[in-house]
Amino acid sequence: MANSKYEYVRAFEHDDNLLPNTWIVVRIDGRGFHRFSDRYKFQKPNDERALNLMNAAACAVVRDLPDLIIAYGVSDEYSKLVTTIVSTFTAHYVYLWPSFFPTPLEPEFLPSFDGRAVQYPSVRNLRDYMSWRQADCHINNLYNTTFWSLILRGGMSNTEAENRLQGTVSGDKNEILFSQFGINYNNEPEMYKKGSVVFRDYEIKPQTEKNDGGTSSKEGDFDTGEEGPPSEMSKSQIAKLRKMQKKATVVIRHVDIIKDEFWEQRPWILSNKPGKLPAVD
Ligand code: DGT
Ligand code: MG
Ligand code: MG
Repeated sequence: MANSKYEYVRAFEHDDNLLPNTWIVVRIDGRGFHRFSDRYKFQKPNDERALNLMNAAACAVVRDLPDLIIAYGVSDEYSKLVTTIVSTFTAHYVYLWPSFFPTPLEPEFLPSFDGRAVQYPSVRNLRDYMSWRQADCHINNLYNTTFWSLILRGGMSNTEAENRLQGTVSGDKNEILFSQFGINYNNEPEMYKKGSVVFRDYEIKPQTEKNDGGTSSKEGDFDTGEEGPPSEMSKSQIAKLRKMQKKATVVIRHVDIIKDEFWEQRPWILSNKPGKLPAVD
């Protein structure tokens, strides 16, 4: 094929390769969701429908892209490991919108998301990243719950509520919620307090000294090294893995991902060695 005079623009294309053997986190965040959430009258500070819609879109993306291992969401953002296609998320978000909201989307106010990739070389870094997002979720939710209680139930203006909360620590906010509004923060919905984590579920095996991390099921022979993300596997191992991943159910949980327990109970998340599929009931 003859080169056209325009062909030179190809030289501007760069491969933006990601480093091998790292955990790739793609953080998706709604663009201008402050305005978007006002437009569609999201309830403040947490709109259950909006958060469930984000979760449903995240589940659909994890199902669509078998390389994705885990996703964590809070507010209008979702963090995913390994390549994530922001457009897949947006497509599902738009497609699923009518299942969650009665008003149709308007062409002038369509949702869109940005995505950025960050690479973490160790499991520690990765877990610290996830912990950082969940700690942020807790801090923001406690603040927002108190802020909106002062406004919606305490009759304060935004500025008054802001001033009231200036310099308060979490104990003070808990106290305001409890003494002024009878709200025990501990009883707030887990989804609001902890965010949402989406992953493929396999059978949870109790941890024993012999069985610490990884599973030894015959289906799951994917030894990819001690730590770190999946690396070299044979073609047949990859095919096996894909089959398991396709069969596994993608679940949403609102649990602590800062403590070790979550990761210890689900060794396949960090080892990429799927455990047994849960027995069908
Ligand atoms: P950006 O990300 O720079 O394009 O700007 P925004 O406006 O998306 O800001 P961001 O991502 O920092 O904050 C998320 C916004 O989304 C924040 O204004 C609150 C809103 N939002 C997220 N989830 C909910 C919800 O469940 N209910 C309500 N009312 N608002 C929500
Ligand atoms: Mg945003
Ligand atoms: Mg955000």
